Amino acid sequence: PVDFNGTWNFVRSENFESYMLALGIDFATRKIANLLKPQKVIKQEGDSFSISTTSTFRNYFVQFKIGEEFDEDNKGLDNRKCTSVVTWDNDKIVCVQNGEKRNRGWTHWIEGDELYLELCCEDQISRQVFKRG
Ligand code: RET
Repeated sequence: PVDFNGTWNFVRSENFESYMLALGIDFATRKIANLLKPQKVIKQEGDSFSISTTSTFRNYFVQFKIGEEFDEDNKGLDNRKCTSVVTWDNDKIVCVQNGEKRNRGWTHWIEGDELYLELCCEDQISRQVFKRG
């Protein structure tokens, strides 16, 4: 079974600007966010997860249990409320964020000592890679 537990440090991202544009994030925030190297701390106990994304500018925290719908506020991101649910797809965790934005969600998986994150909104996909700290 996969174990997401750990501290994960930013390595690189692709297309994050376009993802943020699709979310309607303002110019100034995008310019700052593009320069960040966020860190993720993931705590997993079976199917219960908490994921904190921290940076020098802003932080985001989310917790969920696989298969259980939860209300997500996206505070500090685009602040749009979503009804979200995360499920397993083999060794990946896949989140569907239902709300105003079409095709919104993300997928996390691990390859070796790297954590991959794909963020989707409308027709944009951003990929981020983190390395185990
Ligand atoms: C930052 C800085 C402020 C602007 C934006 C950010 C984006 C954060 C994202 C976090 C995704 C977290 C996920 C957690 C999963 O469990 C870095 C806070 C837009 C996209 C997918």
